[in-house]
Amino acid sequence: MKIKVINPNTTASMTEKIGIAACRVASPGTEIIACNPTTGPVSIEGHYDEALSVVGILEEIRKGETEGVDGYVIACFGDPGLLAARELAKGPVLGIAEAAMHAATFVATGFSIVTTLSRTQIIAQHLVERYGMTHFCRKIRAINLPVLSLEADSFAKTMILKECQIALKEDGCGAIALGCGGMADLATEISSQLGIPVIDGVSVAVKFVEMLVSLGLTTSKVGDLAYPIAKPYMGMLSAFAPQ
Ligand code: 2AL
Repeated sequence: MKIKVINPNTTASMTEKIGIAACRVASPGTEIIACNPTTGPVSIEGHYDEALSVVGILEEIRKGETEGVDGYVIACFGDPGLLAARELAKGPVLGIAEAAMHAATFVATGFSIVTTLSRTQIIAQHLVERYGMTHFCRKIRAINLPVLSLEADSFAKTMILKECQIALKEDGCGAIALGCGGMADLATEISSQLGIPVIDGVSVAVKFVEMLVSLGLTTSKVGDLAYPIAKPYMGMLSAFAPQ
C-alpha cells in the first residue's frame, strides 16, 4: 500500500526526519511517500500559519488521489486541515495529534503532551477538547523554543528530555505524547531513558493508517466528509475549485 506522509511546513530537513520515522515503522509492503508543500510557512506555530498551510496540504492530497495513494498522515501536531483533507481523500487521513492521543490512551490511563511553544500548547489544548481527551490528558507542557530549533542543534532536544522528566515526576502521567512532527526522531530514546511509553505521532499514525487500509476502512463519504460540492472558486484559489 502507499501512504503519503505530508509535513505541512516547507522545511525539507523536517520532512526527511519525518520520512525516516515513518519508514522505520512501515510494514514491508508499505511504500512511504514523505513530502511537504512547496509554498507556505517554514514552520507552523499558530492559527495563521496553520490556515495558510492547509492550501499546500490539500494540494498534496489532491495529487495523492491521482497517484493511487491509499492513506495519508498529516504530520503536524496542530492537525491542520484534517477534516478538509478527509473530504478530498477516499482513504483514511490521520493527524499526528489525534493518532498520538488515541495511542496514549491504549497504553496508559493518563498522558501528558510536550510541545514547542506556549502558543502551540494552547492549540494542543483545543485539540484535546475536540478529540474528547480531556479526561486522559494530565498536562500540556512547552519548552518555549520555536519549531525550527529542533532542526538547529541539540539544545532543544535536551530541553524536551528535561520537560519529559518533569512531566513524569509531576503530572501523574503514564505516557507522554511528543507534540511536534519535528520530534519524530526522539521518542525511542526518551522512552528508554524514562521507562514509560513516549509516543511519536508520525509512527503511530502510519501504523493506524496501515491498519485501517488493510481492513478496507475508507473515509465515509456520507455526510460532512463527502467530496466537496462542485462550484467555482474565484481569484487566486480558482484552481482549487471542486470539480
Ligand atoms: C508543529 C509541527 O508539528 N510542525 C510544525 O511546523 N509545527 N506544531 C507544533 N506544535 O510544534
